[in-house]
Amino acid sequence: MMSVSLRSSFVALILTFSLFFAGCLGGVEPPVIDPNADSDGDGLPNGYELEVGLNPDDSTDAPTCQGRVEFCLQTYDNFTFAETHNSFATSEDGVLYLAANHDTGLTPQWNGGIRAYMLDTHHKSATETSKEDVVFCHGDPDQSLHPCEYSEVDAFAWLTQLSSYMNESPNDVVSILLENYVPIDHLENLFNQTGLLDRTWVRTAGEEWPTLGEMVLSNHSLVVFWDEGDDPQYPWLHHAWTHSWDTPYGEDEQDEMSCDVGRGDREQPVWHLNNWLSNPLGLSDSQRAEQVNDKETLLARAIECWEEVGNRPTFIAVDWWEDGDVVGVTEELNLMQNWTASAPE
Ligand SMILES: [Ca+2]
Ligand SMILES: [Ca+2]
Repeated sequence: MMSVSLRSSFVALILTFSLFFAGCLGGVEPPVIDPNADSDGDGLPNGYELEVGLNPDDSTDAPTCQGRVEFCLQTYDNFTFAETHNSFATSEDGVLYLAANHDTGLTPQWNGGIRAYMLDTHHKSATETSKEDVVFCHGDPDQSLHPCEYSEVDAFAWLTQLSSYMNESPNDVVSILLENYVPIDHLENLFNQTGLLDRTWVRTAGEEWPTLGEMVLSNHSLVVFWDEGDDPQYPWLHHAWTHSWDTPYGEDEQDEMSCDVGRGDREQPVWHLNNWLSNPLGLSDSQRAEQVNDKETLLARAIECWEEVGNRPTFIAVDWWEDGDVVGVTEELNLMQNWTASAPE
């Protein structure tokens, strides 16, 4: 028979051992971190910081996205970017006024806050068709006159400049929508040569869109869409009308503008609100740009469509971006949680 004292010592020893081994096997319990709390007060919840590899206890470890820390939490499809239609077709780029869509080129557009660009890739002419001959032009290649007869813009220089702006502002997310008339490998060469290919975000159809923070922190802050189908060999080229949709464009009258589907899959959360008019010659109407791009007018249209569609426009695309205030409209929208809210003063 074990004495009482000996038995107590034995129990104590067992307890000590079990506690000791429990400690060894289970490790020291880390302090519980509330994923919804913001321990360092930088505007990002702890859970998000851990998910994207930031330090939830260091307020200096917090990026800004599109100029604000909290925008990093927004998903790509829940943010609104100002977009220029035929971004390269500008008087500043030497494009004839009749064929132009804007007065000013990439630098003023970038500095003014445009972060989405619609670009048309063609070969220089019917005989200059190598991968080095890819340029931006606007027009129908089936017409007797090649579209680059009107004017051509150096696509390599243009995208290299964009790449350099993205290097200077790595926390901004940029999108490109291509209307393409060249072989797919010529596009890949163009994006590779200009340093943009490595920055592209790749999305498989049906996947959730990432937060702006994920895109910025992974250095894949460029989304490229094109008007042809998805190709598994070129996953960075997203078929625009599988991954997004747009409203009709180039209406004759302002009251014909709608929130209806022009092209693409209406079920997709990413969409373009197209907002430019055609003149009686079928060209981009500079005369009424001030009217349709007017801040109050365009904001009202965007909010109306946001409500009708059920989610905010991802892009608001305009011609003559210098007229009115498309960038101001997107800034207001991005401060709104939903279409019934008003932007904070
Ligand atoms: Ca935080
Ligand atoms: Ca932090």
